[in-house]
Amino acid sequence: MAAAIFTPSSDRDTIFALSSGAGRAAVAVIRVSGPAAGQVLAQMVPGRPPAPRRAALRAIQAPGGAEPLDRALVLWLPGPASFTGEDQVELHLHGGRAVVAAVLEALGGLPGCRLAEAGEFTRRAYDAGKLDLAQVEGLADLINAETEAQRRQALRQSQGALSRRCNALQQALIAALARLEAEIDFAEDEVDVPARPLAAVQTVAGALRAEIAALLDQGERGERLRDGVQIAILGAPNVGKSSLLNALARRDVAIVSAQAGTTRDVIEVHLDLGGLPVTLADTAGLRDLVPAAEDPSGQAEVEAEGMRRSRLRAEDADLKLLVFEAPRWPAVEPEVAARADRDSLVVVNKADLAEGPLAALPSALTAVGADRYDVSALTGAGLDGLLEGLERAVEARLGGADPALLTRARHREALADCAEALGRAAAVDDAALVAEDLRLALRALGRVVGKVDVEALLDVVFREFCIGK
Ligand SMILES: Nc1nc2c(ncn2[C@@H]2O[C@H](COP(=O)(O)OP(=O)(O)OP(=O)(O)O)[C@@H](O)[C@H]2O)c(=O)[nH]1
Ligand SMILES: [Mg+2]
Repeated sequence: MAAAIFTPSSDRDTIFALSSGAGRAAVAVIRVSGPAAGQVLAQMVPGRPPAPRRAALRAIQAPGGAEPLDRALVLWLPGPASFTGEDQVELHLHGGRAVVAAVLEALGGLPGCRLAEAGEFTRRAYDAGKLDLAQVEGLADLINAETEAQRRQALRQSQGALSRRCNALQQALIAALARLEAEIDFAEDEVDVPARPLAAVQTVAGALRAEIAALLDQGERGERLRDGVQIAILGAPNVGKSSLLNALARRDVAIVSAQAGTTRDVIEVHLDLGGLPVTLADTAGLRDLVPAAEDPSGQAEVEAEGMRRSRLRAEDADLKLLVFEAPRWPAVEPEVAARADRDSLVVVNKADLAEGPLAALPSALTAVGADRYDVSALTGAGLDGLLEGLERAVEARLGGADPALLTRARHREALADCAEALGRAAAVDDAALVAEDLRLALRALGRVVGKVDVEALLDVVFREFCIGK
């Protein structure tokens, strides 16, 4: 992911970039967009130009070069019916590094052509009105999507699900505003209007507000699905937290040892739980420490810092796995028990060492919302059940029958502003004031799809892209 801040130098340059992944591959796609795209075709693809939007197999050569650089599929995509709205050329080359390097170098030598910056193709599509801001965000999410649920949400947004909803709300608001303004004009002309439409307009404002409130009720579900659900593994030292992380991730990520206080830093792994994205964090064990003064080695200080990080992580987590060990069960570390809440799952590890059935949940843990999972990170017993339980808990936090339309904090903020203005509009009894609030509501709505007040946002949004998109 490129992080360069995008500053358009000249919109009229013709830009080019490798749009497929870097490194050796079967096929590499180079895209060209801008007024000189036709020139690129004329100079680098000798022979009959391909028909628009039809793939043609052609030799590619450097301008004026005698030998071909490659033989490739060429697409000629004249604007405005292209992704960027400009004339575009796509070269589907053999994906060797030398081939790509030679073609990029040849392109860089053509007048008016330069390498694209991160997100610049999409920026041009946005400027040409091919996509609105919400769709651009959806596209960025689609490229970053790692799980099925993320892919579905991103595709929906890139295809305009949120935009359509906002546009419909906008149309309804504009109609209400037009009615009201007509009334204000009539009133000024002192024309007798029989049925004053203020009440009707306010009813509409109230209904739109309720519709937006329903959208806002989805909360941060959409954002969580983008970012992944954060799960923290918490417990006393040595109960097997790191072993559990490794077992759930099916990888040897964290160091495991019989020594208490092994893990100091927070260690994260990303998991795909049945299509749902999850970040699982292993943390330092929580316990009472020897005061630093009695520990000349300084180890206690390091461990104390590790514990501080564990506590922070516990506070930020959407879900917590509170891990205990069977040999000591039902004795629980008070510091761990203190973190038990409805977002916690109780895991009793080292079930392989249990002598007989385990006792019921101690009273210190009754606050937890879910069942207890008896597992052994060592033998793998009970892990499938734990994974299923986790998946259910994650689903409950992301799921819901209808997909979330709001996928970023900025969508929620703009809609909350809109709802607030509509609330005011429904409450006052003065046509001019109602009209002003409706205008503010429209403006807030426009921010979601990028019709108003978005200049400052654009750089942030387009920075999420890699070069070539
Ligand atoms: N018998 C048995 N031993 C286990 C199990 N899980 C972990 N252990 C052992 O318990 C010890 C501690 O394991 P860790 O995974 O390092 O424990 P931890 O909770 O991460 O410890 P700290 O990082 O020090 O807080 C190691 O010797 C593991 O091999 C288990 O399910 N059964
Ligand atoms: Mg550990």
